[in-house]
Amino acid sequence: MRSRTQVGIVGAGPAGLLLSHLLAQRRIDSVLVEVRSREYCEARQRAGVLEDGSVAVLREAGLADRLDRQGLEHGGIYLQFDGTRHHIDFRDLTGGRTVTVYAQTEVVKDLIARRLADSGPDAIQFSVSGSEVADLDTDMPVLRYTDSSGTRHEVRCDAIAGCDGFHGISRPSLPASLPTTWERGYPYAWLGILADVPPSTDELIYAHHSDGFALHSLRSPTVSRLYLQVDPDEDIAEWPDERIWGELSRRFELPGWTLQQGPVLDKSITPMRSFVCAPMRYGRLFLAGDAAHIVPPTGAKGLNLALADVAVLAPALEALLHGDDKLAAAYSSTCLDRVWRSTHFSWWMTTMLHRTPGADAMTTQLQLSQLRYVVASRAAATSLAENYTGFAVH
Ligand code: FAS
Ligand code: PHB
Repeated sequence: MRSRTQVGIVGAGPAGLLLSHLLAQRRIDSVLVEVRSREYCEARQRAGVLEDGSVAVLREAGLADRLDRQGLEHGGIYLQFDGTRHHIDFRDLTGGRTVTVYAQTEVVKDLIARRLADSGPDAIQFSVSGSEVADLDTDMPVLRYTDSSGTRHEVRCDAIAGCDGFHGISRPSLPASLPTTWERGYPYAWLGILADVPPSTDELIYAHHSDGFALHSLRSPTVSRLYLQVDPDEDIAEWPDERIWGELSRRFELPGWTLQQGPVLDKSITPMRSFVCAPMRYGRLFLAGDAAHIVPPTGAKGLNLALADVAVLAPALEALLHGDDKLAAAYSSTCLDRVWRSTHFSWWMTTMLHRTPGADAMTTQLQLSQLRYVVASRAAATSLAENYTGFAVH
């Protein structure tokens, strides 16, 4: 079946969903295809922290009603090491900036509900297969896919947005000689749990420990989200709830403080990598979000970068469709400034806080010295706070 749209979008994660909404607000038609089901996309446990800038983008787009009701504004985080816990006060250090704890699952639910309410059930093609993009170096690129009923579609577009994540088809569709990529793997992964238990802290705790890193985050006053560093090839079947809670309790141990435990609702292991692809545009194909870059989750940047990319892409596509290529030509460089700032910060937080398998005792002493400096120096703490709450590179 042949058809026509203005923008083809591959992937209904935060990037693709927000782009589809921002384009609709500009009266630009799009076809959004997603390989997974709606239920899968809405249940996929991922990020939890929104920068001020991301909250502003969602508010400006009229998407923040539930976020404003249920989001939890946090004015700082705790760094724990050497048996002590230190508060990093974002409001004091950045002149009032904060972050909001609101799960990516909720952002995705809000975006899907709004797209379907505004544009009907066909606004998002879930459970597609065989997505492919072609003719990218022409002004009529094509998006092909097979819908959930088995009908093959060929959609002629004015532009295509590759929002299909690290394992999608868009980045591989760039000419092999074009992209430069930078990649760094880490010799560890995160085991994450969602637990039906009130958080044992008011704000996130990032803990450096001789047995490995641990993070206490949260989702609501009754649901906690926690992570612990494990080996990259760890088998989740080797981690019954009791072992997870025991390990978390050890890594957060502090005199007079107890980690509340409860039923584990979801558990998964996430590998960690830093990855950047440049340019983020080829002809009429524009990459956004994880399709173009990946950061280790320690800096809470992945979701925020995805939203920031499409906040730049939407007006660029609007101008392009009206014959003005200036913003589209600058899309990649505009996004990559922020991407590299977030990539560095996520690497810095990750290497400062994680136990490096096989590292010598010197490495641990250097990490502890860095942590002591961050909590003792206003300048160093301000640098962390500026980056964590979202450093505006422009
Ligand atoms: P996404 O990966 O979210 O979305 C891409 C979409 O494209 C998916 O729905 C996928 O099904 C679809 N797709 C893929 N191939 C396709 C094809 N061929 N055709 C059609 N659709 C296709 N970030 C944080 O800030 N904090 C965290 O704690 C954190 N934890 C994470 C845990 C995991 C397991 C992963 C993978 C990532 C995590 N991230 C975290 C990063 C994550 O939040 C991403 O940055 C964010 O989802 C990026 O959004 P998108 O770019 O939209 O990509
Ligand atoms: C989360 O709540 O899922 C979360 C928070 C902060 C991070 C990573 C994940 O750095």
